[in-house]
Amino acid sequence: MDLIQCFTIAILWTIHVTTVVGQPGTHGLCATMSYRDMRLKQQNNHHCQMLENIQHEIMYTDKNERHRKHNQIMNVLLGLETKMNMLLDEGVHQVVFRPPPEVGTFVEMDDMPVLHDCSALLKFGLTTSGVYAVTTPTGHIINVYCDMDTKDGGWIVIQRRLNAKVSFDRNWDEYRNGFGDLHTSFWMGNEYIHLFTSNKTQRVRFDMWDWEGNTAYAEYDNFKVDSEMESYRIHISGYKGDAGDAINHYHDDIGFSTADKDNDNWYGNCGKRDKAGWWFRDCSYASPNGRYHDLEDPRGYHQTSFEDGIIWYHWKPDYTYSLKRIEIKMRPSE
Ligand SMILES: [Ca+2]
Repeated sequence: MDLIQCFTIAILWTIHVTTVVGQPGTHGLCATMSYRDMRLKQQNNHHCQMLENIQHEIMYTDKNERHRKHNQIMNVLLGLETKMNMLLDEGVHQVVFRPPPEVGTFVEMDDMPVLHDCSALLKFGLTTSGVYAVTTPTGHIINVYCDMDTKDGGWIVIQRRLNAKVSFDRNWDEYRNGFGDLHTSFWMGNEYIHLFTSNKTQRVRFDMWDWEGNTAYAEYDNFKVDSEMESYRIHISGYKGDAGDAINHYHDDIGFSTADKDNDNWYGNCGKRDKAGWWFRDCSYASPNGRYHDLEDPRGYHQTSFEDGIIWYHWKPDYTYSLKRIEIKMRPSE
C-alpha cells in the first residue's frame, strides 16, 4: 500500500469512526461545542484529534516533505487502530469503510479535496448524515452536523430543536460561539454562520414539524450574516417552500439580539422577554430559538405565553402554538 492509499483510507476511515462513535448512546464528545475549547492535551486522548491531525497533514504538508511526515502519520494511524480496537471492545461495531468515489482508483494528493463544508464532503462520496470535521474559511477545523438526507444534501445544520433539554435562553457570547449537542439540540454559533456565509453565497432552509404529524419547509436562496462588529446582521431573501415566508418580509436586515444585547426595534428587549437569541425586530413572526414547550410542560405546548415558544407564524398563525421540532441548515448556492 503506498502513501496515497494510506492517506485516503485513513481519512475516510477516520471520518466514519467519528460519525459512528458520535451517535447518541455511544460517545458524544465529538458532538459537543466544548470539544472545540478543549486543550490539545485533552483532545489527544480522543479520536477526533486523529482526524484533525490527518486533515492538517493533508492540507499543510508540502509535496517535498511528505516522506518526512510519513512516519508521523503512520504513528497516528497506529493510534487510530488502537482506538478502533477499544471501540470494538466497547461494543461499537458499525465501522464503515467507504471506497473513494471512483472505485479502484485513489485520489491524488494534489486532488484531495479540502473538506471545507458538508457539500464538499458529499461530493467526495460521504453520504451519511452525521458529525464531521470541516475547515472554516479562516482555516480552523470545527465539528459540524452534516445533513446529507434532506433534498440536495450537503447541508451544514445551523440549529436543531428536539426537546427542552438544551436551553436556548443564552447570552451573546454563547450565541456567538455555539452551544448544545450536535446530535440533539444546538446552535452552531453566529461567528461560524458569519464565516461560512461571507465566503460563499449560501441558501438557508428551515424544516419544521408540528404536533399533529405534519411537516413544512421554507427555503431562501440568499443568506448572509455580517460580522460581530455589525451585530451579526442578517440578509435573507428569495423565499420558496410551503411554510410561508415568515422571515424575509419581516426579519431581513436586522441585527442579532440576546437578553444581554438588545439590537431589536422594540421599546423593550425581545430576547429577554422571549428567553432566546434571534434576529428580532418588533419582535418576531419566526422565532425558532424560542422556549421549547412540550406535553411535560405544566402549561402544555399549546399554552405558551405570547410569542415565547418556537414560532413560525405563517404556518401556524397562532402565537401560542410552539412547534414540536425545527431545524435550520445552509449549503452553497451552486
Ligand atoms: Ca429594543
